[in-house]
Amino acid sequence: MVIMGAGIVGCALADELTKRGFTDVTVLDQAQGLAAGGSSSHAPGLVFQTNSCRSMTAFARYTVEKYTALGCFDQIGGLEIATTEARLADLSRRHGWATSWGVESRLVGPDEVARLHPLLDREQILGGFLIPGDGLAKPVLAAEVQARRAIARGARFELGQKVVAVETSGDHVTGVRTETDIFPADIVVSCAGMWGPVLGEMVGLTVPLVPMAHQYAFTGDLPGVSAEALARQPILRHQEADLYFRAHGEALGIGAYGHRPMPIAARDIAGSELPFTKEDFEASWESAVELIPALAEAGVDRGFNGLFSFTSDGMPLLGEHPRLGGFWVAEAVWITHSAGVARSMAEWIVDGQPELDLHSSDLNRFEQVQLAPDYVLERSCQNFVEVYDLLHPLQPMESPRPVRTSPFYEWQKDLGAFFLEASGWERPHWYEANANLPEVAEVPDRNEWASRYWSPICGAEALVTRKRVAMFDMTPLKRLEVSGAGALEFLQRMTTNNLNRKPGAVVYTLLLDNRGGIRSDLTIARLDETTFQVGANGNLDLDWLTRHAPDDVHVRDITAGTCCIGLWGPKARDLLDDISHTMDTRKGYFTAQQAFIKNVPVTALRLSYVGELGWELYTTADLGPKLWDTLWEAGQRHGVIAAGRGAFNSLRLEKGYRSWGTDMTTEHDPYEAGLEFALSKDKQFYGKGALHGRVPSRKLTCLTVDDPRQVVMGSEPVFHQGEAVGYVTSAAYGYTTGLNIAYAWLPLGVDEVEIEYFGERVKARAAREPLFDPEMKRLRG
Ligand code: FFO
Repeated sequence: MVIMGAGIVGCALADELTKRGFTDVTVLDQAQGLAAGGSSSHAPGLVFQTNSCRSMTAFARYTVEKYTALGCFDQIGGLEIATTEARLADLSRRHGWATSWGVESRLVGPDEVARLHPLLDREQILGGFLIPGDGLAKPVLAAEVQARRAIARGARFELGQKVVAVETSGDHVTGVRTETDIFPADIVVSCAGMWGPVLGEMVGLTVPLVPMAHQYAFTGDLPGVSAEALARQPILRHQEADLYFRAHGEALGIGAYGHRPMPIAARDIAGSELPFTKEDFEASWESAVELIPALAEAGVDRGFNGLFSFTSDGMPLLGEHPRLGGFWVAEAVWITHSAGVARSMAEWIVDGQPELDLHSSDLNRFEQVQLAPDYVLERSCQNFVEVYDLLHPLQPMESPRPVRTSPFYEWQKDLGAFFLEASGWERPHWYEANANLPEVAEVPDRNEWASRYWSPICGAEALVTRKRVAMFDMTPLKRLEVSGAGALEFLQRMTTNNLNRKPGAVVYTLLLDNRGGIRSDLTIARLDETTFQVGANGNLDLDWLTRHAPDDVHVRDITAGTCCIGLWGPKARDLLDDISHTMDTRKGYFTAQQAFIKNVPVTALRLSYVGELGWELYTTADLGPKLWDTLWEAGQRHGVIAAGRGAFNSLRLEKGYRSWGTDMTTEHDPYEAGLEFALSKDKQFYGKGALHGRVPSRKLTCLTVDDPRQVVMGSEPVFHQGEAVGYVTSAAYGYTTGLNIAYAWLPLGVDEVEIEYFGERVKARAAREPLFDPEMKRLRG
C-alpha cells in the first residue's frame, strides 16, 4: 500500500493500518519532513468535539482519546460563549448534541465563564458551553509519534518524493510514480489534503474540495498575565464574531473566519502559509478587543493566512474511487477528526466496512451536478462564511439555485411553492396556493424554532391528502434501472428480500453491508423478466450496485430522464378511473403496471410512503408537464391539491416509515430498525451471515411527545430516569393522529422518557407503531 501525503491524516492512517497487521505500507510526501508544508504544518490544533453530525463527533472523540494517550494533547477544555440570546439558545442545542453523541459537557453561567477565562469582558457574556474533554492537539508531534509507531511495525516513509502519476492496469491501481521512483501498490490512499484535487485529476477523479485561506494572528504578550495562567484557560470560541482563541506563551492566537472567502486552486498552491492580509483582519480584531479588552495593549504581533480544505457541505471526503479499484481518498479532514478518520479508513480498507456510519463523508455521496467546479467553489465559499453561523437544520444554501428542477417546476412556482433544496433538486415544502384551505385553521401552533421553514399549510396539505387526494412531486427520488440477463440473480444476491416474483411485482428490500448494517432500503419493481426499476436513497446506492454488478448486468441512473408524481389519497382511484381505461386501478398493493393516462405512458407503482391509497406515476421527463396537467385537470372535481415535503414527512412518520440516513444507517441492523419483515429466510444475500444470532439491545422507538408545540427537529438527547440513553432521529407533528411524533434510538424496554430540547426536558412516551392505520385499510383499500 502507498499512502500519498505524510500530513496528520497519512501518518494516523499508517499507524492504524500497521496496528491491524497491515504493515506493507509506504508513505510518500513531496516535502522533506512529516506534517511539513501542508495544512498540518500550521494548524493551531484546537479540538472542539461537538458537531451536529454524529460521526464527526465520534471522529473527534477518538482523536482526543488517542492523542491524549500518545502525549500529543492538552485536555484543557473547550469553551463556547454567547453574547446574544439567540446564541445562548444555540449553545443549549449544541449541549444537546454533545449529550446525544456521548461527549460530557455542561452549560455554564456568565460567572463561571469569567472564572474559566478571566480575560473576557464579563459584562458581555450571557453564558457558555463547557466541554472539559476538548483541548489542544499538537499536530506535528502527533504526526511524528504516529509515524514512528508505524515505522516500528514495518512502515516506510519516503520523503521528498513528489508523485507525478498513479499507475493503473485495467480498472485497478498498480502503483505510484514519483519524479524519481516507482512504488508498486495494490492500494493507494490519497491523504494529500488540499492537494487532493491535483492527485485526483491523475486518475480522472473529481475531489470536490477547495483550499481556502483562513487568518490566524499572534498577539503581542498580554500585560500582567503569566504563561501558566494562560495555558490553563480553555480554548475559546466566540462564534458570533467568527473567532476562536488559544494561548501561545504569554500571547494569544486568534483564528478568524469573518473575512471574505479566499479560495485558491489546488494546482496553484505554492506554500500553505500565505502572507497575512492585514486589512482583512481589521473587523475581527475589533471584535476580539471588544471581547478581551487586554488585547488592545497587546496588539497584533504577526499573522498568516493559512490554507486548508473546505467542501461544499463541510464534510470530509472519504472512500474509494468509483471506477478505479484500490484508489482511496481521505481528504478535507481537519486535525480535530484526523485520528477518527484514520481509524475508520483502516477498518474500511482492511475489513471492508467501517464501524461508524460514514455516508455523510462518503466521497461518492455527490450527484454529478454537485461536482461542477463552479458549484464546488461557490458552496465551499458559502460554507466558509457559515462555518460558525447559527444554522437551522432545514436552512438551505441560497446559491447556486435553482440547479435541478423537475418538469413540474413552472406549475409549482405558479402555486406559490416554498422550495428547499436537496441533492441539487428544488423541492416544494408547501404551496402558498393552499393557504385558503379551511384545514389550515385546524393546525396547532408550534415553538419559534420549529416554525422556521414551516407553515401551517403543511398541516392542511397532510389533512387533505388523507381526506381527498394530493399530488406529490417525487422526481428527486433516486431511480435506477437494473437490467440484463443476470439482473435477477444480482439483485437477489445484493438485497435481503425475495425478488423472484412475476413481472409486475414490487418488493420492499434492504441493502446490507458485510457487517449486517443497513446500507439502504429500496423498492424494486420487476418490469419484465430482466428489467427492474429500483427506488433508491441516493448516489451511494448507485455506487454500491455499480461496484458489485457483474458484466451481464447494467445499472443505470434514470432519475434525470424521468419524473414522478405520487398521487395519493382516498380519491386517487376515482381520479384515475375518470381518465385512464388502460390502467387497472384494482391491481393490488405493491404491484407495477404500464398504462396510459390519457396521452401519457406511465409506469404505475401502487405503493405510498405517505400511507394512502395511490400510485407513484412515472413517465419520461418530456411528458412530465403533460402528466401534471392531465392529473390536475381531472383532479379538480375530486378536490386535488399539490402537496409538499412538509406534509410528506409528517404523513410518513404517522405511518412509521423509516428514512434511511436519518432513522437508520450502517450502524443498525434490520432487527433493531424494525425491518426484519424485509429479510427473506429462503435465500442467501449479502450480509446475511453477519445477522446470525443477533440479539438486539436497542430499538428504533416510536415516541409521542406530550406537548404538541414542542416539535423537535432530530439529534436531541433522550433521557430515561435522568440518564441520557439515546437520541432522536426524525420527528414531526402528525396532523391526522394529533400526535407529536419523534423516533429515537433507545435501549429495549424504555418507556417513559424526556427529550432535552433547548435545555428543557420535554416528556415523551413510547407508543405502539404505526400510529396511523395499523390495519393497512387505506393502502390496501
Ligand atoms: N422507492 C419508492 N418507489 N418510493 C419511496 O418512497 C422510496 N423511499 C425509500 C427509497 N426507495 C423508495 C424507501 N422507503 C415503504 C417504506 C419505506 C420506503 C419505501 C416504501 C413501504 O411502503 N413499506 C411497506 C412495505 C410493505 C411490504 O413490504 O409489502 C410497509 O412497511 O408497510 C422513500 O424514502
